[in-house]
Amino acid sequence: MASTMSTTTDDIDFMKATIRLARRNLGRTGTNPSVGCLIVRDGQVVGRGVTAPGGRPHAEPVALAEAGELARGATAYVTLEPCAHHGATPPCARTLISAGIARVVTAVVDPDERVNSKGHAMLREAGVVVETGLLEAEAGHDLAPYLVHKSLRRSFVTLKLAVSPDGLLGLRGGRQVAVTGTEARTQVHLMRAEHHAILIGAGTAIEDDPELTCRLAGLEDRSPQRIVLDAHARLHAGLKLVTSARETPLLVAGPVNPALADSGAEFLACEYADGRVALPELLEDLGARGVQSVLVEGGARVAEAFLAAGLVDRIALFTGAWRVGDGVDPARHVVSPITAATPPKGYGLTSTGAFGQDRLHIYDRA
Ligand code: AOF
Ligand code: ZN
Repeated sequence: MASTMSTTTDDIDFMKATIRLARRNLGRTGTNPSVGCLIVRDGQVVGRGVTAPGGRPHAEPVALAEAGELARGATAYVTLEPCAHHGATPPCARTLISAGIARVVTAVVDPDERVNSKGHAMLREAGVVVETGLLEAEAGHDLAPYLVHKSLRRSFVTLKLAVSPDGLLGLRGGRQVAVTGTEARTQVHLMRAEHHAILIGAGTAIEDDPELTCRLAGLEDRSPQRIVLDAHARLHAGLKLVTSARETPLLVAGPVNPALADSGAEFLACEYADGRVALPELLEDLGARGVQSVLVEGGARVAEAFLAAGLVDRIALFTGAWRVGDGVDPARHVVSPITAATPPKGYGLTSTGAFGQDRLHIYDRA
């Protein structure tokens, strides 16, 4: 939807700030989206709110509480349409009206059937000026996991790939090679914190023995659950993923594996196709468990399987600075299905970034 016309450059700046605020709780609000709300009066921010961890309270009452009486006659910027339904608390649209907000500027309509433009209507009926669709694409980028989970009833999938300039994800056998540097790896840890789950295949789990936690200072408690595709019960008790399963949940998609008894790992019964976990059904099951977003981190076969099934919503493509395949038997090359020179069909570039010497390209389904 195009933005309504009575918005100003100030509105754009305040909405940008609201979008940044909403990012704070990405991945922490359960099946609720992380929404931002700013209350602005005479050009001054007088209240800030973001959906609380777990999903409640919503952003608007938090921002209104900070603004207090200053909310009367003020403008509220909200990244998502204020809700119109009674949950544990009254509808946010009603709370904004009661606080005396004069104008509400929003980015994205809430597709939740209990809201779905009813929040905007409630505000307008009470005489509040409502502008919608401001920076809808930008806010929608962060809300995409919520929007996909709501509409398709499956988890949103981000595929993360780290590719060397010679187009490789790594080398088979022998020691693991680093494709990207420290800064890019830090960014990956942040991406982990912003997703509900991280997923890899059993092959990668066994070969690389990764921990798959978020180890950023201050965000250590933001490690999402780890999911391993293990159709043939190959995981063993010595793996870091398994020994840490009591601290950070491990969900094994595959048959119950007696080798992991008493480890704390949980098993998810799956459907299979050609001896591999059936991905569409898996994502539906995860969606039903409230897993809004999954970061797929490896390896190449898992990446290809998600791409082939048309189940990748977003691609985070890191490109490293050094070639890793020179002088190595090509049989050991793990070739990436995608590189920055061969971008994925059906996807559009939505942003780029630089992390040390490495580059990040984000592609979203067009
Ligand atoms: C808002 N502000 O900050 C958020 C909203 O289970 P409940 O009652 O919390 O409702 C969940 C729904 O609330 C969710 O599906 C979405 O429609 C809306 N989320 N709404 O006004 C917020 N997080
Ligand atoms: Zn609400």
